[in-house]
Amino acid sequence: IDPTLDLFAEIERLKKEKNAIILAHYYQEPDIQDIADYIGDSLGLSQEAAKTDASLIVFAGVHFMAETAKILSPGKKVLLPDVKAGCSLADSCPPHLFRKFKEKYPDHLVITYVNCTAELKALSDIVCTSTNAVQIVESLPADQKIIFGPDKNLGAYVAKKTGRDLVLWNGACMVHEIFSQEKITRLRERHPAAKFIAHPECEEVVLQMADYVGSTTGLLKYTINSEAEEFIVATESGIIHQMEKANPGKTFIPAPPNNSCACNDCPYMKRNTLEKLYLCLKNEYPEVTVPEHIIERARVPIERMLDISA
Ligand code: CIZ
Ligand code: SF4
Repeated sequence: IDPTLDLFAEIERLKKEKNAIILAHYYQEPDIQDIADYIGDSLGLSQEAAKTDASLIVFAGVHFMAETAKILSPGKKVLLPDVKAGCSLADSCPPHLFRKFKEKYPDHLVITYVNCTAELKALSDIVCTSTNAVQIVESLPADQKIIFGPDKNLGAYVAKKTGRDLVLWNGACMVHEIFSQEKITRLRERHPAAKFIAHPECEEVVLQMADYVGSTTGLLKYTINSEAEEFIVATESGIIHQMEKANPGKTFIPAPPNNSCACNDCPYMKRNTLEKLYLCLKNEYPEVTVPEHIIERARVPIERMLDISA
């Protein structure tokens, strides 16, 4: 790419020319969030993808999210700036192993967190997000046996909140498991007025300390509605860009990881760059596709979720 090229202007031009829309997840780098037509969490982004009139969707997020957009809008072309933008949580649940796991519990209903592959969704009865997981479990009869996957931390949190006994798949997100309980405790001693807020993909010991636990959208809303001036944030640090934009004057401190080499950035989310986004829009590549038979089966549990949470 010509280094003098104004990427922002070029992306705007191509977007109009191609009738394209840019959807960006809260964990994307600030430049990408600033050029996006819509910024949100994985559920909000898919809903936006389903209702847009655009014929081309550039999904600035990770692979499973682009797949969900494709499942909900199979007629649209869905692009992902970096095809290697995967997800450690989705990778922690290979569909062939999950299928075997499921066979051990034939009378159980399968609820899967949206952070999983399209193939896994096709093996599920209901999909959920961190916003509606509790509501979805509560919508089922009290004696309904349930498998919950792939995130064991979200699963344990939902089990605790609902008082239900869930069979959990042993998966986790690498970003949300790095937070140090001890370092957070020390940080809070230095910032006694700060609210500590956490995403339910964090470990239970971290969630127990939190003033508020919620999805990315929930955390953002909490910072807007709270009287507090300072927040310690235990989730991917990209969300802090929107927190700062929505709350001028308030301070946001990323929760400390357990070792100094670690950081709160998701290496998959951060594979996308403004430059790759430009190239992907220009070349209409890489494209994310999902086999027809998977689309048909994966649509059902996603639509069930949308019905329950509507
Ligand atoms: O960890 C993630 O990737 C999250 C929280 C995604 C989302 O938007 O639910
Ligand atoms: Fe996956 Fe975790 Fe990255 Fe989200 S933050 S995309 S769950 S690895």
